[in-house]
Amino acid sequence: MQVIHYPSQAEWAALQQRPAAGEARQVEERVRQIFDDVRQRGDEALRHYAQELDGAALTDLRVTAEEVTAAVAQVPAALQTAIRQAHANLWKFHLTQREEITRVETMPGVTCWRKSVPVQRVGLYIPGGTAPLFSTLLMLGVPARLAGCPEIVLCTPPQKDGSVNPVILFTAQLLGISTIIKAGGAQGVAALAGGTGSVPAVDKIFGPGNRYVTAAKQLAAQRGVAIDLPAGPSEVLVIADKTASPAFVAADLLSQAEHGPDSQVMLLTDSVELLPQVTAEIERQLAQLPRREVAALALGESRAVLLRTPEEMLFFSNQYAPEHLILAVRNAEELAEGVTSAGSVFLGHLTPEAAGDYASGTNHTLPTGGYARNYSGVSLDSFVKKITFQRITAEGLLHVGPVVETMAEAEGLRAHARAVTLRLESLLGDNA
Ligand code: HSO
Ligand code: ZN
Repeated sequence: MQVIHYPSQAEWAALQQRPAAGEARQVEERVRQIFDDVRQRGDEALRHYAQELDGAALTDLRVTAEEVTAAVAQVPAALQTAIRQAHANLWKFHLTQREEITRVETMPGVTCWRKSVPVQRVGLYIPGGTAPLFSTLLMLGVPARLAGCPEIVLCTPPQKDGSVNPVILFTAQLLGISTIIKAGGAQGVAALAGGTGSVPAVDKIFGPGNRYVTAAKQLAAQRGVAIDLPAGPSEVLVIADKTASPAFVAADLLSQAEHGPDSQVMLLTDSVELLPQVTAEIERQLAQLPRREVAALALGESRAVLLRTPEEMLFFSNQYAPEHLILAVRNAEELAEGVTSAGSVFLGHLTPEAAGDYASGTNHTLPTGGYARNYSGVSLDSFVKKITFQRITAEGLLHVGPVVETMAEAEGLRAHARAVTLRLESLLGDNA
């Protein structure tokens, strides 16, 4: 971890740089080929990539009910209980995001309202790889169900033996998701975007993934399918004062560093004493981690910065716009008031980011790479469209009609004006 003492403001921009992404063009080119192939050959292409990229020989691309039942039996009872509890907490939190319909009379007889309608067909992409994130399936599945999306398609890569990770299948069953496709990477996203014999095409694609998956989602977006967020590597920024525990702070930083070599973790502190204690703790804890090689690579791109005041730390953090922000300070509530850019905020010494990653109730699908400046994380809103409605009575038209006529004439849009005028005339005619 790079340690910087009291940088001048001119140096901040360099310190706020994210790790550079590798050569994007080759990835895009490959993803384009995969899309074309999936469009032309459908399921056949998916089988081909499962063999080539996942080493799995598949006949059936869909997970069967028997496979789900067999998988569920393999999940230890304690893990099932934990996942059920996390599910309940997520459900409770996301339920509060439901919006009631409010009808408003803007003028007498002019009534407007807005209704949330579920996105009809959604695709959830859950990566396999070194850490199959069944927690992410919960994070996407809960709001999808709460929103009432009628068709939910889960896409996840097969393991070498052609099976799907049992915990992912258990979680899918808990969520009531039964359309499960064995397809990973860009080919999975391509199938969701365009549909194949086995894979229904969807309207919106959710979920994290590697560079290929991210590029595939971007290509899908260009072709008219919506996506959740521009995804990137995980990040956390910790603001810690002298009241913070070096061990807790180090553990929090490492918990994001272990996600991937391109993850970035940042420590901001105004305590000269705390800083070396945290870096020493990181070294100590790192040595004990099974994923220490991954975490060490991430730490190579990470920084610990000594600043002068809480205000300065907050200013730095808002500019960086971290995916996760931990406020390990005495007056966390007060400092939180000043947060303007962050995906999700964790207050106080006893609130690890890991709680939000798994089980407290908030969503862990969040904007990375500085997108927290202008994007929100996934929520119930991500799974609905908000459709507006209005109804105008005769009285209403008499009120709003002349306003519209005047404005339409001024914009030179005569047909707009006429759409009102004709109705007003018919009303006056009826009265005559
Ligand atoms: N921190 C990750 C989510 C995650 N953590 C899943 C553990 N499992 C991105 O927010
Ligand atoms: Zn995490």
